[in-house]
Amino acid sequence: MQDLLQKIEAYKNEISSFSATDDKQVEDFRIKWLGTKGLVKGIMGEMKNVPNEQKREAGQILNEFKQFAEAKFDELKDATSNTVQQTSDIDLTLPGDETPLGSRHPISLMRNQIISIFQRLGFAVAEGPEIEDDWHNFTALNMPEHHPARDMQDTFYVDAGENAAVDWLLRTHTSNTQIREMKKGKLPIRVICPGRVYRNETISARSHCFFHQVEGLYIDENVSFADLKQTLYFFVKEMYGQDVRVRFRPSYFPFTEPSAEMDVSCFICGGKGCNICKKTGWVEILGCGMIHPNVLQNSGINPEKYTGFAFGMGVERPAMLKYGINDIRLFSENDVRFLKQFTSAG
Ligand code: 2NL
Repeated sequence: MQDLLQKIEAYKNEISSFSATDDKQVEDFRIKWLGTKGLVKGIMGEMKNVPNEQKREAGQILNEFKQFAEAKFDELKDATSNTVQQTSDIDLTLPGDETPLGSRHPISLMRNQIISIFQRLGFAVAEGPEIEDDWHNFTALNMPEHHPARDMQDTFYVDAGENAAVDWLLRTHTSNTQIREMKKGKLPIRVICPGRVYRNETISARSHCFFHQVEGLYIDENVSFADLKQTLYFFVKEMYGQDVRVRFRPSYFPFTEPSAEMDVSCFICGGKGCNICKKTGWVEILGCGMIHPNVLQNSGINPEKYTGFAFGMGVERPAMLKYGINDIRLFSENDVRFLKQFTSAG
């Protein structure tokens, strides 16, 4: 019994003088004293050596000791959880730093909106090279060697050296990507091709030497002009509202026959006549047509079996109308005061 009391006294001294600065030390304390193989359990086991007449007294002393160790453990726990806040430089009560969020470019917003409408109709998205050979940009599209659009004045040619086997250029439309899709030979094809294109034009508030297009292509057996019209009706109603009116005007493109241009009733004045629609009540938004049989043939598709429609639209002009931008050069100057105004999902 005397031994036991001495041991407890020594243990109490050890416990009293113990201090901890972190959670790990507190946990070590718990394991050493209060764990299943800890010293408190161990000393409890010595009860069996105490003579019967002293068991009651010893039991009380041991219980007290156990409570003493437990109280110390609680105290250590509280102390270390406080020290985290007291000794750290971090004030956890302060609000966090704002995460700077960029904004989407207005051209991207417009392009994504166009893409997502056609995706809902089952069109896939394809992208292709901006530096292209003249076959994919012109010849395949039924624009033979002396076609006026091939003129140096309209097209940027790339100097690929005197030994270059073909002429290289900056694509003048995204049709090159559609030709590449057609040549893959997997039919039917339903694809839209967004991207940047280049024309050799003087830069002004209204035109630039590079801009963006979205072209679309649908090829299968029995595709008709009625399919073209319904697809584009759906598109403009999603894009400009269910009340918008549409008209087709006959037109000419070398790569489609027949060809048309599509106007929508002016979404600024509703058709009454304003500066945007030049008092006509109509705004031209895209060109389209049935793919010329020569174009199908050139890309390895049998025009006797397959027909298709195609369309193309610019991205800059609708974006300028939608966001009230009066100078096309703003799109490529990357002035943050301009860019940060476009905060929107998409
Ligand atoms: C416009 C008119 C158009 C096409 C683009 C096309 C592509 C292939 C075959 C046939 Cl591979 N056509 N594209 C057709 C008609 C019009 O664009 O005003 N774009 C801004």
